[in-house]
Amino acid sequence: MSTHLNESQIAAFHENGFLSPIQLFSPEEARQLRTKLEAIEQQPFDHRSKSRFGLPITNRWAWDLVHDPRIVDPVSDVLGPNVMFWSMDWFIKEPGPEFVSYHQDATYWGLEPHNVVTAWVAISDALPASGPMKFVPGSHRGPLFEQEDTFGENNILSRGQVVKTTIDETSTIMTPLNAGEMSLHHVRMIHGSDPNNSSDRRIGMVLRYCATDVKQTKVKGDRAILVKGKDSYHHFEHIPRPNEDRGEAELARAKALSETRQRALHSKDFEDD
Ligand SMILES: O=C(O)CCC(=O)C(=O)O
Repeated sequence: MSTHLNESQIAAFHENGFLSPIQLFSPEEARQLRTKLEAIEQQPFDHRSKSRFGLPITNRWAWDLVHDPRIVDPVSDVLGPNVMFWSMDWFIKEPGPEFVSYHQDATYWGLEPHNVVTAWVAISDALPASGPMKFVPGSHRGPLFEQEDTFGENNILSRGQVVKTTIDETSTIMTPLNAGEMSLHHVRMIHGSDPNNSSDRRIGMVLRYCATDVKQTKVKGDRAILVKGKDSYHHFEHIPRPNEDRGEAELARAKALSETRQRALHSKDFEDD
């Protein structure tokens, strides 16, 4: 079975800035991923938060996962033939009031040009009651808005960032996903999500990919993994496949990258040069 998008799906992505749903994992595969994640969550907080984000650098199964053609082929259908994996985030909303304010990722990641796409993979059901993603269709073709850091209570974004514009709720599209499905969205897309009013956790495994012409403009030393095609730009240092799971070199690499990313994401101004 082809793992590629068809022409109308590709056209819809470029028109709307997102595409959803895309069938990815079987329910059993999604359940196994959830088991892996929840085993990591049993570890002490410091260790857990560090390990979750660096998994593709430290664990072979996660390295292989971010190369899975079922994810990478649709991503390359919208980004082009040469694709880098840039980061893995987890957006986990426990039942309760946590939400994600409307924001645009392109404003603060430092990645340019904006040939960057997120694959948001549902590891548990993200149905209307659990606060799935909401998009403002076509907003990737509009301006990049300034964002206010609200540090709002229950906002799970690190700074509670909110776009400084009025969002007409009636124009937004909610994209519910069953466990094992994914959506794609453009880095300029205005998006957010409501609280989780279901009785289960809403677990999003969030994989960010970019074309090889993309550059980190905020800090030096950013790294990424070439997952498809070839890289003739060399804007990122390439991260190799782990030789062993959670080996010393692998953990050191993940720590160094985490420090670089903290500097990039939390600085508003360009730090280097
Ligand atoms: O999971 C959510 O509700 C928000 C995710 C998000 O902001 C993102 O993937 O960039």
